[in-house]
Amino acid sequence: MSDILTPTRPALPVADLQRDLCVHSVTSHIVDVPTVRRHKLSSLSVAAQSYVIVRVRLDNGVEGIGEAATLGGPRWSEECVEGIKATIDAHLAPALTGVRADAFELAGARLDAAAKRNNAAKAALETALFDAVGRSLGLPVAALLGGAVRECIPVLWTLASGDAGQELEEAEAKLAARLHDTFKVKIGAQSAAADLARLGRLAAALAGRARLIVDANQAWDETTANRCTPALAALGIELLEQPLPAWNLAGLARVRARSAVPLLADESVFTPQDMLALAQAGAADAVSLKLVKHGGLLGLRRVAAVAEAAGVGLYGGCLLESSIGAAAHLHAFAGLRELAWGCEHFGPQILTGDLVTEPLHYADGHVHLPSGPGLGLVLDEEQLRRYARR
Ligand code: MUC
Ligand code: MG
Repeated sequence: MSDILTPTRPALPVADLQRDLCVHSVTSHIVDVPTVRRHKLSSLSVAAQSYVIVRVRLDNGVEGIGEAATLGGPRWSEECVEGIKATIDAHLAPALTGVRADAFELAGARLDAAAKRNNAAKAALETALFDAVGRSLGLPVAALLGGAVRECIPVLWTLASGDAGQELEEAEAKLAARLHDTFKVKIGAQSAAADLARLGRLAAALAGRARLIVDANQAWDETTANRCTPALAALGIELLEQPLPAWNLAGLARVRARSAVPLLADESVFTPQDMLALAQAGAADAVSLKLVKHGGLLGLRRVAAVAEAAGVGLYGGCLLESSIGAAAHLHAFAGLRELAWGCEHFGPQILTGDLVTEPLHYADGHVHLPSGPGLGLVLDEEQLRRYARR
């Protein structure tokens, strides 16, 4: 902890305090962490997760960490780790150097002036600022964001091998270990008929023991969605995520008007303005919140505020983050008064190794907010070296 809050020592003059919390340097590292099995979405499939890990060092010597997650290169969104690292090193890091780390909004404005969008890159840097300031002041990131209203969050597991037999085995193991009792099934990689047959098998085997939601990752058109929603409802599917392309808000609104299954928007909402447009179109019942989309913790909270104002429910989304990125999300989610749909931060559990000394704690269908200052994590230098791209 920095001297500034140690009560037994004299307070530092304001000028020293300001110098103390200024950003001294920023470094970034690409890592590739294999997953325990192949993870298939409608338009991509991964056997390893690639992240950019950033380290922000302050003048007081404290270091904060953050993570930019991607999924399948620049295919889930436009950012990939190679581009994220290049943009951070050439444009975003210089914009932060010398800025007071606790001037979060000012830092965000500097980042926005230095580069358009690049939301995952900005989210990683802002997370590291929050971590560094929290460590300096002895406060968790959640406290810096307004304080936690919950210490743990319901967390689901995603079934995404595409093979119903493997998926049932995986779901049974998660249920038996009491780790998860809700599953998100990735659909859209095969025909709608094949997906409905696969879902039928899963729903029948897990009936009364697990809840199911589905994510089509923009794979369907409006006609397919309208044809499939009655079948999804009959199978007891509780939520349908992003059935149509991100741009098609009017189509989503029409599907929603006919569907007994509520709709969750994901790729349709990056900015607060996207959220406003979604709400005005009546295009979803809930929205998936992700740092990579909203450009950071403050951006996530801004999108959440627009959703709350419009009566749209909140869901804690992920992009298969490691414990670093997942913890950042948990600190932001912990302060939301309502998080009606829980979260999906199972990412650390699908990796063959984590990047911190003590990974997040999962039990009884919940993931726990790490305690301690900042993110509440310690970077595992050996693991960082092990997974670093050469
Ligand atoms: C998404 O579209 O929700 C996160 C977990 C998962 O299985 O898919 C991703 C992204
Ligand atoms: Mg999704």
